[in-house]
Amino acid sequence: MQLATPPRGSGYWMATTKTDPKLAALADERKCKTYEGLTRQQLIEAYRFMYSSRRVDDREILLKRQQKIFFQISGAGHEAIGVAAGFCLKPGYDWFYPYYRDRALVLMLGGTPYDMLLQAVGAADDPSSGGRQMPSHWAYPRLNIVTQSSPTGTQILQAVGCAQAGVYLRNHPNAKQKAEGDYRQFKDVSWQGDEVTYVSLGDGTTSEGEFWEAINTASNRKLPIVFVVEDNEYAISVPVEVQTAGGNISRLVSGFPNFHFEEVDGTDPVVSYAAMKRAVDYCRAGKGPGFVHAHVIRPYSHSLSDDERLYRPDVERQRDAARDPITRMQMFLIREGILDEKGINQLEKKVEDEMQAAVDRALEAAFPTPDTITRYIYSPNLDPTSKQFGTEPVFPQISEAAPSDSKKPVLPKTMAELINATLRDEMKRDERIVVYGEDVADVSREDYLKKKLVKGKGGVFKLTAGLQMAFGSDRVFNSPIAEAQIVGTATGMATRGLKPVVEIQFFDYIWPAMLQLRDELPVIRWRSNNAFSAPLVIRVAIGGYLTGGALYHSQCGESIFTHIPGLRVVFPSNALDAAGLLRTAIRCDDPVLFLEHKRLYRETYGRSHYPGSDFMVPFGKAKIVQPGTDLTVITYGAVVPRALQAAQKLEREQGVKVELVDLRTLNPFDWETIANSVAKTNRALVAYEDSLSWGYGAEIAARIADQMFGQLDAPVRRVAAMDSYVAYQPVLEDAILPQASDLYRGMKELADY
Ligand SMILES: Cc1ncc(C[n+]2csc(CCOP(=O)(O)OP(=O)(O)O)c2C)c(N)n1
Ligand SMILES: [Mg+2]
Repeated sequence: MQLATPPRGSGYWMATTKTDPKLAALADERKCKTYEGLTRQQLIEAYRFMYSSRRVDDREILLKRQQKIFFQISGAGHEAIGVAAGFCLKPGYDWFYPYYRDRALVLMLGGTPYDMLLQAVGAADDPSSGGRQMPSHWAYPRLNIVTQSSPTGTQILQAVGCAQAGVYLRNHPNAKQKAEGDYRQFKDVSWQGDEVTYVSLGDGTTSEGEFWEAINTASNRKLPIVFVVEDNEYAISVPVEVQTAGGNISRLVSGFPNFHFEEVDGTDPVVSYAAMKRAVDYCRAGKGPGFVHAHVIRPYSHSLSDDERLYRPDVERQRDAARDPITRMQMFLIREGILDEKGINQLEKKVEDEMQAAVDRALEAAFPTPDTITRYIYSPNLDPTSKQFGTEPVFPQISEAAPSDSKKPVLPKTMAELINATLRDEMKRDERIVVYGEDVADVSREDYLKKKLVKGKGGVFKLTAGLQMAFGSDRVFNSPIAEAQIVGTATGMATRGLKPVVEIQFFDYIWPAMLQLRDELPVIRWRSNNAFSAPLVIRVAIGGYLTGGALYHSQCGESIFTHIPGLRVVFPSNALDAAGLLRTAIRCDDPVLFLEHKRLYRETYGRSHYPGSDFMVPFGKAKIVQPGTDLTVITYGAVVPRALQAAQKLEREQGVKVELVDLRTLNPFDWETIANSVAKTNRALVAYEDSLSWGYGAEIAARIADQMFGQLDAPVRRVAAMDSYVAYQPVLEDAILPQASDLYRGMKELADY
């Protein structure tokens, strides 16, 4: 802070300005003086929010010690940069992804100490999560503060997606349109032409790969997003020079193009405001992203579970204390004659009284009741298992499908063709849909397309071929090879109301996105108590039987995702189901993992004519591929045609009639159809392509054993892959994956039992 040195002390200043005309003139002049544009009144406000923030921390610490709350993490030392940001940004207009130390910012945007204390006690009325999240995990839809989580850095890619959505909506105002009966009925979109997205993080969090993915995309796309790195020099006990090469993040990011960079003393609200303002103005003007590196302090330990004296000596902590933004701000207000000590005391007393009232009320607040636990894991508005998602196919008349002068027979289409056609129709119907992933565009260098120099690619399996040409490069585009980027940005976009239908090129490469897929996307609705949601579709090419796919192009692993509450998992076995299920996935109000078996993309089995632009298959409804009376086989995906082949052989050779159940969706799954079938046949075999142990079939087998024990004439059996990886050499691949012959053997043994 650039401080003048006026007379100190309340009495002196107030008394002399009344009697000395020179001092009175000076006082008048001072009253009009601004500080980097902040008025004296604004500085008083700033102090009020800073002080409130610190006091909430202190009260929470006390409450934790009294065991009235269960966790505490403070915003202490970060208050000045918080209020500086608050002056530059507009709640309910700009968008916010503030991390846990942004208490002062959240207060300034419109959160209250009472709200914060409600979260600390875990109250039902906690507006951010209804008692589901730890304190300081902010969420306020009316303020555009998007639900925050605990993993360090997952918010950053989502914020990038949020900024990207704002730009998209500006260019596609018709995307606002609502539609009865699909997710849009329950999802408003709004945008401002010059909105800015704010995202903050700690210095340690810049070590996360997702941070770099986010910076890369923001830079490349010149997005209106401001990154605020609050550098308190520690990540729990790990100092900044261990996290960051050279110890200074500003130096490392300085090469990214299109950015406006600031490095500032984040304990000083005035210089922080000036830096934030320059960065935000730059973003608002559409010039690109901003990066503000704010040097702050952490006067308390990392959280109440940490004791920093174990790794920070007194001398270092005292050095920090000398920069404490609260005491510095008090001194500044006094020195500048903005408030005298009495004024400060009055302000603090008022904050204290309000705080006490807030604490008293929060401690009386009702807790959430256990009957509400599963509320909002999925959309309460739109049930994808309901009848409205079960529509009849409308196949084209032969005359429509084939021009009259054509002699060619009209052939049914492959799964790949029907997925492509469904995407096309849905994109036509709904301008909120954007399609992206690795290689999904026809040609990124549009010029080549315009000049007709090339034909275009449209996906390594060509599932998205022609979509960019039909709908434009801002609706269908290539992403960097960064799976977390794909899922993280899509989550941010979906939160804003867009419907990303993104692609993960191979299931084997989904893992960089796992944190987003496990801790973010499916959790957003539940953790925010339905304040936010992110319905979107992730299409993933999965599976083996490829002869040569080997372990990095052939794996399954669906049970890892069916184990995630909040995520719908779909796995079609034929072209018609793929079309109907994809449409349901796109129109529904939940996040969907749509698993497409590569081997089935162009298989002769299960081809179909296009079932029309409204054909949908509801989730959770299995299909009886073949009725039977002797044995139930429950399966899905590429095992369906193999099981059918085995069942037909068994009937031909042994007269055993197998009832073959294709689950179609794995979460939810159709227990009713399974139970009815097993009640009839009294024998059950669960077959799946993934390795046997801990696979998806284990859950189905356990349920049958548990709930139908009395109706079984034989143990529940499983046929699946070996507990191995899929090998390159086809002899090995054949032995590893379940073949029709394995299924035949399994069925026969069970029928003979
Ligand atoms: C992905 C992930 N890894 C580890 C943690 C545990 N953790 C919580 S906060 C933290 C340190 C963060 O440090 P920094 O980014 O500097 O923020 P600060 O707390 O210092 O403000 C760690 C390791 C986590 N929450 N998420
Ligand atoms: Mg830190």
